[in-house]
Amino acid sequence: MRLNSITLHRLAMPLVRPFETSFGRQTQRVVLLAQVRADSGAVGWGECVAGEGPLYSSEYVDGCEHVIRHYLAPALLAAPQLTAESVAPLLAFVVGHRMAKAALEVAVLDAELRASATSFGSYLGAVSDWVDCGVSVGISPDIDTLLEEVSGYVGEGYRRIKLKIKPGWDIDPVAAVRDLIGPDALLQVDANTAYTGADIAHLGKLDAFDLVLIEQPFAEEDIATHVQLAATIATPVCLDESIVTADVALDAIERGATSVINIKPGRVGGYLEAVRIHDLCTELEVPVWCGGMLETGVGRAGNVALAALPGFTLPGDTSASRRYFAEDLVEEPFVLGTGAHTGQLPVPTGPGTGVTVRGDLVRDWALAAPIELRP
Ligand code: OSB
Ligand code: MG
Repeated sequence: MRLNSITLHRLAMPLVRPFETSFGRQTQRVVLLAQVRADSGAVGWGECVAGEGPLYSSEYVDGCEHVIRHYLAPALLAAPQLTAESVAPLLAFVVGHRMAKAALEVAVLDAELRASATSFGSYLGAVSDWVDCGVSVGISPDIDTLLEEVSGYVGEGYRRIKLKIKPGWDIDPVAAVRDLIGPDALLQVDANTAYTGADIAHLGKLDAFDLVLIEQPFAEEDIATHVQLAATIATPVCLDESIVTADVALDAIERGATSVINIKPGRVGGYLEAVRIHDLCTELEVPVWCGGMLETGVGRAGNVALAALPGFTLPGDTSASRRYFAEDLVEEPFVLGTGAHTGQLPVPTGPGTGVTVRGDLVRDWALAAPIELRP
């Protein structure tokens, strides 16, 4: 295909409750969406997972918008023949900016798959119709509030609980939640880089709670301290922020820094690199799970399809739309199944991502006029 236009939409979506992590607290999701139009008339949508500020990673909405406008979009709009597989090579001249690149790659892939009536799941290699869902639980004002929130999610059927932790909010909340959900329930923690090597002995106390894993306690660039921790504690160490390419994933695994990997397509530059990490981990028998970035239904749809690949043996942060949004941006909000499918989401089967963006909400929630980029 050739692209006729790339349109950027910036929206603000209210969250059903504030979401707090070791790097900040948010009450709304500011989201950048890329809409591509091909010469064939096919339209595709991509969600950029960058946050409003550069707090989880160096990328953020203003930066993504800028790099797309001035560097990435012009390169794609100039391409005489474009496929989803050619997006990353065409954009490789720009260093980093993987979330911005991923938003464009997924939009092109969506347009391409819609044109050939193929679903994301079948293109990526999904082997199941339903995926196991976990939920990421933010830092609470106090333990009673946390237990109330966790009880709600357990009642909804989630198959795994992930608690956000930080220094001063770790051992006690984890102990209280383990007590609440019982010894067999899957429980894990995510520190979003809030600790240092000086905390290794303290983090060892988490071994008492039989956690599935501890996610990214140290800085993104600090593989060495993760190696040290992994050699000291029984709880498996899982990297999130550090894993930006398949090569980094291989290096971190070989060095013993991580024995489980959180795959986020946006963080690694798109679904194609995400599949490469999945394939590599499957070969090395390293379990993977699909992370989340408070995606709207647009991004959630692709993640649910990815999580249906065979190596995704742990429940992902693929929660239902209502965990974050009273109203989702798509006509097919994600709703947890019932009966045998309690705690699971169905993998979309329609063409492309299989979801339909609600134009009314894109207009109602717009923070700025759309930006239309042409060749
Ligand atoms: O570290 O996984 C993370 C949200 C924003 C930024 C980073 C992370 C998260 C989450 C929530 O944990 C995942 C989700 O439910 O989408
Ligand atoms: Mg994480």
